Amino acid sequence: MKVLIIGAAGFVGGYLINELSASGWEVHATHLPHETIQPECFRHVLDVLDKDAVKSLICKITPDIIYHLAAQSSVAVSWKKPQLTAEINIIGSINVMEALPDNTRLVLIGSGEEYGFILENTCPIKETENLNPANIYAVSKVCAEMIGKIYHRAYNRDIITVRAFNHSGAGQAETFVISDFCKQIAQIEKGLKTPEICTGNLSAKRDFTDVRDIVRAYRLLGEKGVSGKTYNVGRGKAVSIEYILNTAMGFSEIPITHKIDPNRLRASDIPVIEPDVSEIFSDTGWTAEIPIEQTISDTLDYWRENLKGKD
Ligand code: A2R
Repeated sequence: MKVLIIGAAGFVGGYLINELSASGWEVHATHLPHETIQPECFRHVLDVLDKDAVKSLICKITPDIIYHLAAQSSVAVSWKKPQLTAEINIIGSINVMEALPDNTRLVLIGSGEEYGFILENTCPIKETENLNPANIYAVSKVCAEMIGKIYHRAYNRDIITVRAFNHSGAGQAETFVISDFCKQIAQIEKGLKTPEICTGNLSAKRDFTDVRDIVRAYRLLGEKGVSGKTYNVGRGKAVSIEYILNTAMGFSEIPITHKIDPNRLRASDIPVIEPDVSEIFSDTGWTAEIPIEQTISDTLDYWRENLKGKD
């Protein structure tokens, strides 16, 4: 199996390269000129906004499967740079779909953010639930997904769309909650910070999955997913941010307290977000296996090893 991962220099890309290489696949991966890709693979420089370059790379490689990860993936940045977010996430995806050969499968990675404002009684959320996106990042992902459906229906393209819920692990940016807490604990253990973790809303419940499970789901969807379908990818069991905090603090080498930082509270926080994951299970047999406690412990170890003096 020959595979092309577009946008592989980010958090998920490295894990996906390792997962697919371990299955014996020939892995080609793209990055922007200023980025690097660590794991072993065939590397290519590509900006998804350069539609001619996208087409010529896909023609040259002729992959069996393309995973499209390239994105402006930050909700916060999407408020500040809406045009850029729409361009990369929508036009970039169209460039890939326009270049998609008849017999190549495209796995288009979207987000659980697409559901947006969710009533508690709609959890666990099924793929058929209405989308009510609440930010520009989410809208851009809904758009890309809907355009993917059109290329599937109108041009018979082999496209699978994914709504990935919160995923975490070693190497993730500290703008995500597990990485944020673990980095603060590592800083405290090293004496770089007072023994107090700053948090936002602790009662919100979110569905966390280890990134290694997520990329295994992507591999299985590439192999066994049904063309034209959309899949939720997540654990299917939300836990409170308070549980994440207490678990992380439990791994600390020294006693730590916590305080709510008003700057970390969000204007409108949805109380519970939890996906129904029966579709992916019935089509691929995938279910999350790595306990969240393991993810937290591994992320803390990552920060213990990777804190720079200036952090
Ligand atoms: O923004 P950068 O410099 O970190 O680069 C990101 C890259 N990227 C692009 N690649 C090609 N052409 C572009 N015009 C372009 N703009 C940005 O895509 C980054 O290296 C990669 C996306 O990786 P992350 O931001 O780390 O996202 P992550 O966590 O790997 O998520 C993968 C996918 C994304 O589509 C998310 O929206 C979705 O999973 O949840």
